[in-house]
Amino acid sequence: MNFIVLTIFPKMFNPFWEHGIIRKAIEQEKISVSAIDIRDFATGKHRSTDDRPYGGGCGMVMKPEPLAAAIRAATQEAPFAKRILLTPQGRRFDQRVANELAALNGLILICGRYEGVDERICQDFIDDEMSIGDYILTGGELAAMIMMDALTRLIPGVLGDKDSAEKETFSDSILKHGQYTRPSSFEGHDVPEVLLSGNHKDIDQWRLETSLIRTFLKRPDLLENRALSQEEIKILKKWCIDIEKIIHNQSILGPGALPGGQ
Ligand code: 4FV
Repeated sequence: MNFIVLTIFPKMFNPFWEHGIIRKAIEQEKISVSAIDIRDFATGKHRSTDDRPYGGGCGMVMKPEPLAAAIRAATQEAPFAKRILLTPQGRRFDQRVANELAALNGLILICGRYEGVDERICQDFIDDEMSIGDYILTGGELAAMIMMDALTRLIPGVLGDKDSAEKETFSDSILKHGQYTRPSSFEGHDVPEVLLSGNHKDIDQWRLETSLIRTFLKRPDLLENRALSQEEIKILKKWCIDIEKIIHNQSILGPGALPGGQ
């Protein structure tokens, strides 16, 4: 995967590219990265990349000429790369989109600044608009880094053991189970027995149940629009029965018979 970022702050990317899994992926040539400074394509005494908005209003807008020239230069370097503008107006970036884009061989990531870019750039020089979330950043650079990070770890061979990307949160849009490492007891809190049992059938069952319950509690929306497996339906039904039993007991014993409650 070849990443080209277009930005007026190319140095922002160096620390990101010089650390951790991203650095290793670059060294292993699993990805290639480069930053193009949009200001290099600006003309005039001040080489400005922004100007006042037509029709008035606050803030500045990124000028079309330097951006268009920079995008053309990047496209010359990577003719088949998809040109993506990072903007709150874009489609939402998530794990499903990350899997989609990780299959491509090149991306040109255009990082806006100020109030945004001239609309004519969106019309004629952009293949897709992507948003990392419904909030306003000072620039698209951090959003570009987030996309590069999420995509790079999906590239085969980048993450240590191949299936670590498969069995993770959102891999099948369910939250990951709790994870533990040594020591088995920490400040009075012990690791769940089943994880020390070596019985992988029970461990997988425990992991599935804890994934389901925390998804149900923290992100029920993920369960609502997701096809449940037979195993998952069986677990959810067992919970319903357990909950029914509790409610039933309440009705038998009547209010006040049990501690707690109102
Ligand atoms: C953004 C987002 C974002 C908007 C104006 C840059 C800023 C400034 N990009 N997801 N949310 N961009 O807020 O991707 O130009």
